[in-house]
Amino acid sequence: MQINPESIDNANSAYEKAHDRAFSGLQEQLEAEGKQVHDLIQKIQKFQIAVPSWALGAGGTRFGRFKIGGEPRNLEEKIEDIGLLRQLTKSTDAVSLHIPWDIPTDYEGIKSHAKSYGISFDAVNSNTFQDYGQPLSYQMGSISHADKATREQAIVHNLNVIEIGRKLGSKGLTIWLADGSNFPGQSSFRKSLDHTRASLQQIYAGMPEDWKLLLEYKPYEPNFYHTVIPDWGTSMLLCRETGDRAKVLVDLGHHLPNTNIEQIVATLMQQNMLAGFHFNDSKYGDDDLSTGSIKPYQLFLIFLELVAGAADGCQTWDSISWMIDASHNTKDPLEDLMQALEAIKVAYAKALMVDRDALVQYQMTGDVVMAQECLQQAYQTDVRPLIREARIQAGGLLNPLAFYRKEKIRATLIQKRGKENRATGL
Ligand code: PSV
Ligand code: MN
Repeated sequence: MQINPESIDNANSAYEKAHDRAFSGLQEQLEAEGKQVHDLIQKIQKFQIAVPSWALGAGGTRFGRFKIGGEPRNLEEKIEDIGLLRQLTKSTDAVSLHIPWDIPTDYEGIKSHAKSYGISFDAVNSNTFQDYGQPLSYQMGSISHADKATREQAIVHNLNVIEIGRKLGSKGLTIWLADGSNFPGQSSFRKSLDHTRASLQQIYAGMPEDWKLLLEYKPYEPNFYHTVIPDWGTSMLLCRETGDRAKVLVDLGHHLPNTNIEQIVATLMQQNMLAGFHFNDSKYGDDDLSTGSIKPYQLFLIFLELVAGAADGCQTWDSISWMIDASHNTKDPLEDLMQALEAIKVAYAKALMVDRDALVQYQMTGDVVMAQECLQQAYQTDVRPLIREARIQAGGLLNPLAFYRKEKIRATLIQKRGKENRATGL
């Protein structure tokens, strides 16, 4: 579904006066603080976040899923939905495929289809956490499995995923390993780690030289006693033993409650070991709630470490991959993704507001109160007019969500695709 640019202009003009007032007020304030508004707009426009191919269908939990209707029936329609998001928000330009949920059949066809929507192929994700008809089961693990033949099968799967990604122009392989154990004694900590290391080295050797390996960690679930890669330290250890282009992927939901994620991000950046992000939010565990819906201040602090780490030359901004990995649960997935993209950009823009020179001074002099004020000054700034301005200038909607509702886009998708279909994914 493509939106006519004229209707975008018309929708935007309805808000013109109110937006101009809000934006010029903010612009004046930022200029008085010595900030380059033009540069800020460019940074915000440039920042694009990939959408996974499994995020476009109805969400839910392992207890069930409620239909929303109009779900994409195939990969082409998933790409169309991301293309629509791109047109509305100007904040996403890539899709991340999960294999085998979304294996293309016609590579050239899908590439040109994606290109026509301005969408490219982000990192590809392997899946050894489910059985889908392969000869050996992953019930007791995959690349860490005690049985060599099962490990080999999982390695071959990853190599196949690399091949699929290579044909699409992807530049990375994301591995999330569900391997672990549910009960003490079920598996050997050391052996499963050793097997994982050896398997990762073989997978890495099969990657093209301009690719990176993004290695996720997760403390628990689906295994509840031990997970082979439970934390950033284990992931970094394995990456270091695998190769220079293997780096740690931070999924915000993959931490025990109250973990200081911003500190993890700072450390990984300092070590040039941060591969990228899976954005979501959580109240209790890996809840996969919409990014920014629960802990927006934490998201801001994470972005502050990213902005500062990049400015201090630890790691370049462009070397980091960005993706949403959430479950919209009972929401319309497209609406949820619009909210998430907005929340991510808000956190980023607020981090750009921080007077980092002043902050360094407060840290040097031990002025705790002013350090906190410095962060609050940025965090409390309403940056939304700046984000809207960036979006309008890029040809997007001032208010994408209002447009989506007013134009009854979900109803149109239901009409076109039907009520009953179910997109592939979890
Ligand atoms: C696992 O919890 C995870 O975060 C991995 O990235 C998966 O690939 C994704 O969720 C989708 O299930
Ligand atoms: Mn993830």
